[in-house]
Amino acid sequence: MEPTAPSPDRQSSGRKKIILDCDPGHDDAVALLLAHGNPDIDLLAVTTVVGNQTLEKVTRNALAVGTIAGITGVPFAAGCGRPLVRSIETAPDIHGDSGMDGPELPPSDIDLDPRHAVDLIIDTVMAHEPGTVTLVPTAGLTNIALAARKEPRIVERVKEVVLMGGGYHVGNWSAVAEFNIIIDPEAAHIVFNEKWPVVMVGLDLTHQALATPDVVEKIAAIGTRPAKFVTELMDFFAHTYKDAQGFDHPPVHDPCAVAYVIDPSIVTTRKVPVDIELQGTLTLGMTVADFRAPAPADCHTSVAVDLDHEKFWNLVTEALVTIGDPLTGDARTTQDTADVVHGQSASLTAGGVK
Ligand SMILES: [Ca+2]
Repeated sequence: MEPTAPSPDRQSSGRKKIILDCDPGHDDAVALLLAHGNPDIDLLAVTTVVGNQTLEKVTRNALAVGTIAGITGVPFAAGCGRPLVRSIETAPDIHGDSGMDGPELPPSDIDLDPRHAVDLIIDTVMAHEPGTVTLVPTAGLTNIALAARKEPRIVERVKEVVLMGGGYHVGNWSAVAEFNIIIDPEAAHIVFNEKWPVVMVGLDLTHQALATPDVVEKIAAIGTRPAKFVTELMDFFAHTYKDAQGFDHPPVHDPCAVAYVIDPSIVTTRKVPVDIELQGTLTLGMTVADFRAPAPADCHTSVAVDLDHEKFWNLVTEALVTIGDPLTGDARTTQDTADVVHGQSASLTAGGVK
């Protein structure tokens, strides 16, 4: 694509290196925009996996988001097209037939990396210093589980796995299981039982990340194409979440995991053993968290508990302002970011944003 807009600074040191493994997906799209637009994140790779829709559809969607966001120099790779054991289960009731219904998607001229996502994940982790790369899965865990099996050395090398999935009170695909876990529970079992640090950003947390009208208004006021794209995503998401699950405002799950990586103070966590139910007839895919006693010293799993709603949405808004309008070469300044975040978007409009 034409690199017409300056990307967020990718040179500064100390930024948090992440691989985003996703299935866009309305909330995956917001997660990708947040990762790209936040100056503290070094987005090393974007990988896709079957989930909200087929692999072909979610990969197309990821590339479209990459184009809208003006992402260049970041490899995108497609991964597993079905779960390890189970049949494919998608979520058209929530995400539509395309997996990202609502906005019109532009054709993308980002070339897919020729590697399988599992190999891109392994190559990327092994190419960086141990303890520096965070995996951020926001989909079923098929790719991550296979990467751990194919190259077990990544388990010690990865800094942590910060995943959107599961929950310790409620499910959304069954009474007790969340979609990303139940679509490939065997993969989840692998990921939760490897001894890398796992932070489960589950429904208990993400149901606090509601796209309320004031949030959507603030994003709309940015006035850029990526911001309009997000408001169109949220509009569709609001209707399906109302119809399918009775929510007044849609929970925007996936960027919560990215936000935790950016600023852990936005998401409080609690260390607790978590395992995946693989046998239950009613509880398949449940993320069973054992709160009975203080976590043992070797506990490597924690669960997200409380979200700072305002700080979270400010991060998303700031990222969108930073991204600007890549397809028209427009970019915002730090002052613009401050104006939008603090509700003075009129000055931004006056500054000539279309
Ligand atoms: Ca997702």
